[in-house]
Amino acid sequence: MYSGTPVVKIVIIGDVKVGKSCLMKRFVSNEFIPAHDFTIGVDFGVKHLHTQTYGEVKVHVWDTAGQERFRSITKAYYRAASVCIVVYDVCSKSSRLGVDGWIREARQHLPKDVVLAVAGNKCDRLEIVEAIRDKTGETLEVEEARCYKVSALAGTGVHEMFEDLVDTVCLQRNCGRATASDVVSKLHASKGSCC
Ligand SMILES: Nc1nc2c(ncn2[C@@H]2O[C@H](COP(=O)(O)OP(=O)(O)O)[C@@H](O)[C@H]2O)c(=O)[nH]1
Ligand SMILES: [Mg+2]
Repeated sequence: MYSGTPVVKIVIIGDVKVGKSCLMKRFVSNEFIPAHDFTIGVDFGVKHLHTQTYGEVKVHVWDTAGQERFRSITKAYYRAASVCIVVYDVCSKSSRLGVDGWIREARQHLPKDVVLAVAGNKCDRLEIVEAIRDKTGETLEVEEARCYKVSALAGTGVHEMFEDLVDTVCLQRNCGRATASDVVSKLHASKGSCC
């Protein structure tokens, strides 16, 4: 039966092995499973969140589960998504350089008002990055996207990121015609920078 609970669909994209599946698991069931079954398709998780604007919200998180290897993510994957998280690995320069391409892909498939986020995962390893004097660990700044540093392994920043993004969507829906970037600016003004 239709419960009437608002739904927020979040899609996760990014290079292979950056930790997309681990981030979904950490958010949905608060666990870290280091190795995943790379079956081709879509993995899916649901979590209920309490928001200030809408009360209870059902969050649907979609994980590419292998499609990203072949850059063959289907239109259905993106359909009706309110949030898109582009994940990179803070220890992998190539995954960081790949972010632009994933953002282009997201913009091609998603409406203008989608809430776009860039998440640097594996920040538990930042000390290693700094020790080898690699610059990969620097915060990536992307225009019109919210940037986060997270660790699926340690759990750092993961729930905060998802909650922040869901709140942004709820606020955006409440504001009616306001665009995602207007809402992001408002949130930035009230909370300071997210990075
Ligand atoms: N150190 C560290 N390793 C992680 C983290 N998240 C994922 N991993 C590891 O990175 C690898 C790829 O993770 P996975 O979620 O399967 O990546 P996906 O291909 O993007 O879905 C696995 O070996 C995970 O154990 C993290 O936050 N920190
Ligand atoms: Mg995966």
